[in-house]
Amino acid sequence: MTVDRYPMWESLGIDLERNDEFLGMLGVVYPEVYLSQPNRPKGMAYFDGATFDIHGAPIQEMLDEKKKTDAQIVGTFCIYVPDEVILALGGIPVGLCGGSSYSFPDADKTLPRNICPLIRSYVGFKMGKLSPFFECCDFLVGETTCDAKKKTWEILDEVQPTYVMELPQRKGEIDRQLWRDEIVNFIKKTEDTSGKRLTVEALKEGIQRVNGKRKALKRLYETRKALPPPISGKDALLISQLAFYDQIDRFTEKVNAVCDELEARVKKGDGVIGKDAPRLFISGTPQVIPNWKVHHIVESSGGVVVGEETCTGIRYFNDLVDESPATLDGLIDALVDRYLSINCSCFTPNDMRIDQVIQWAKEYRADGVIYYVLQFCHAYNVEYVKMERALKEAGIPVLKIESDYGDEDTGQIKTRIEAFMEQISQ
Ligand code: BJ8
Repeated sequence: MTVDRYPMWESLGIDLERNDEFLGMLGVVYPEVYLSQPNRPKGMAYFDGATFDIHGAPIQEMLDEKKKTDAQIVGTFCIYVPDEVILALGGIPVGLCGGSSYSFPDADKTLPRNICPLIRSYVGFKMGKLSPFFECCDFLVGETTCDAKKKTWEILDEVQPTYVMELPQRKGEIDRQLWRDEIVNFIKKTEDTSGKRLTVEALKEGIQRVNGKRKALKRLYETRKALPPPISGKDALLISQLAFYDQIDRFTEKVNAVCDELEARVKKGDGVIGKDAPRLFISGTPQVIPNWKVHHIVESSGGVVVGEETCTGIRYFNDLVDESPATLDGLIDALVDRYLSINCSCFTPNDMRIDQVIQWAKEYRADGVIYYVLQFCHAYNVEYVKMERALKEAGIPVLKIESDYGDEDTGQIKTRIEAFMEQISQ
């Protein structure tokens, strides 16, 4: 597939030939995985376009905005980083996690190979000059979540300014105070780099815009609880993945437009698959674009994914920030509480996450849970011990899949998922 080059790629210093190659591969895989699905909602056309043009229009749009309003572009890697603050100070937050193995060789020149593929991928995109998203950022924001990420910020900081937020790993009063201080420090950092001062009105507006996006995603996921679901797991996942890249207000509008269509389908009982298809709920590590592996295997084997307890799923949008406080301090407290309610396995203990998975698996009427772990992610891997026990006690069948971004294990995973679906369908 030939790729029309954007002139800005050259000025951003992107490796043009490899960018062509990467986008060309995406242009081959995407129609196979996505466009071949039957009975897709019409509103998905927007998200198809956004994926095909992922290194193009969104970058141009951010650069135009920067030129017009002096907006700073801030790259993030974790859903604990409060986008509301960046938006309130006139900036643009953009997610930079990597979901493709294309950049592994570039990361391997610097990092050990046996680390989490999500990190290996984004480090490779940076080191190989393969991502215009990285190259248009004014600074990056890391966080002290897992060990591999923590140490990676030191390496990234050598090539691009990287600010690090210290995330506590427990949820007591001391930890809350630490996290509050970290959010206040992040506000100061963003104020200094933007040359603006945070106001109550601006922060409130930032909160409302992000809450609007969360509400739209909640609405989308609500429709997936229907029997049969009106949208495939792959399409819903794609929308969630694009939430990290697309212009926030347009994204919210487009998701709501798809939801209108999906709710009408639910009313008519119109689904993308038969009522008897095995319904699977995914729990675990994030699935960053273009990582559609498990969803594609499930849905090309006769099942359907009805929800994801991941950071590219429900964890991202489940809790809203309280918009009611009238003071800056009150709004900051609301941010602190909302972000600390996310249950990442970097926290200990993390039993709330287990309770949530059981509750959501039931709400989404799942026949079984696939516990998805990216290779070398110790936190999610070890947390499975308690998760498996709890799910079994709750009578919910579970299958653990540990994988990376390559295709080598696709056949074996397909066999295991098919056997699992057969077992839960009996
Ligand atoms: S809140 S899941 S986005 S840290 S998968 S890099 S934990 S070794 S991505 Fe994450 Fe924030 Fe948690 Fe979500 Fe490390 Fe594990 Fe890799 Fe991970």
